[in-house]
Amino acid sequence: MQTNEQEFRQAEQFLKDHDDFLVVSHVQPDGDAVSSTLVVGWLLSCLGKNYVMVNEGPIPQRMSYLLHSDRIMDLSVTTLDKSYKYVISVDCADFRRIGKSSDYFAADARILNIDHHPTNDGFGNENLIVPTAAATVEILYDLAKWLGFTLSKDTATAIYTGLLTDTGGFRYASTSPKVMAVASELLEYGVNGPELSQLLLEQMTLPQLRLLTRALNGLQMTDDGKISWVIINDEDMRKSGAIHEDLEGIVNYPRNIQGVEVGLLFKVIDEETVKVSMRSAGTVDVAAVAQSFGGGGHVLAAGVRMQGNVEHVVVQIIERVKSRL
Ligand SMILES: [Mn+2]
Repeated sequence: MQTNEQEFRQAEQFLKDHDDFLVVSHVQPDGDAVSSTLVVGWLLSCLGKNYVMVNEGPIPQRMSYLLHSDRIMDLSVTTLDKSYKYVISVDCADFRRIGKSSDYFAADARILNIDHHPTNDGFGNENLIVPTAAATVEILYDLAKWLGFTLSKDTATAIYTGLLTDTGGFRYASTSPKVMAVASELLEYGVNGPELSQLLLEQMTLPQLRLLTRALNGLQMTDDGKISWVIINDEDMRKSGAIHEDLEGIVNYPRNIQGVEVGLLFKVIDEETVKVSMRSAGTVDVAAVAQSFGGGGHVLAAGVRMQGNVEHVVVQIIERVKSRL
């Protein structure tokens, strides 16, 4: 079944040998992060284990249909009353991505790191890392099978959600024959594919559309037309009434312009911090670019948090991307 049987066996042992787990994913969780958290919760329930699910950042509103998504605690607005010895991290390429949730790891915490990012640095005590997986939920699907569990419809919906969002609607190169086979099986469980596509990929809120309009009005390009970018600052967010999750997908617009090799989104967090999202049309490995600044991701989709004002950050990133064209 898997070439990495050893890692699956160790993950199984980790889940079975311990109890009272903290399940964490990355800051500002996306569809795969939220779904993976819930699937791990479901696996632990099947094993009769106790656990708490946390995150730094809210669950995207459009994902509130996911069963028990309301049980994932947002540690940017709430706190836990104790630390946890056994931690399961999902969809985090490195320890920093865990954010505030790591404040609740015991000093002698043991971490099971489950992820699909090729840049994952293996920060766990146990690591179940499958870079060929399209989403972390794909690994968790395999883990559920490995453990011999039959999926519930709600768990199938969560796995489908992670696959759908991380493959951009089954379009990215990561959409392997296996992904389609898994998706096909999930539909057999009664997952409503078209409804999820509509909700997660097509539907926009009015603030989201306003934000996109503002971003595209300021679209810029290098003279050779190979790099294109947009900048979003606080004023853009405020005037459009947008929230963080409304940023999702905007970076694809500059990347989708014919002839553009790399599309960038610069989100000003504060005077000193800029979050950079990168998308490649294929030639440039943006994970390597992000990694060279301390970030990470996938070959065609990556990101990094940078220190400095936005003008400075834009110059730095563009220079680095140019050197790889
Ligand atoms: Mn993912």
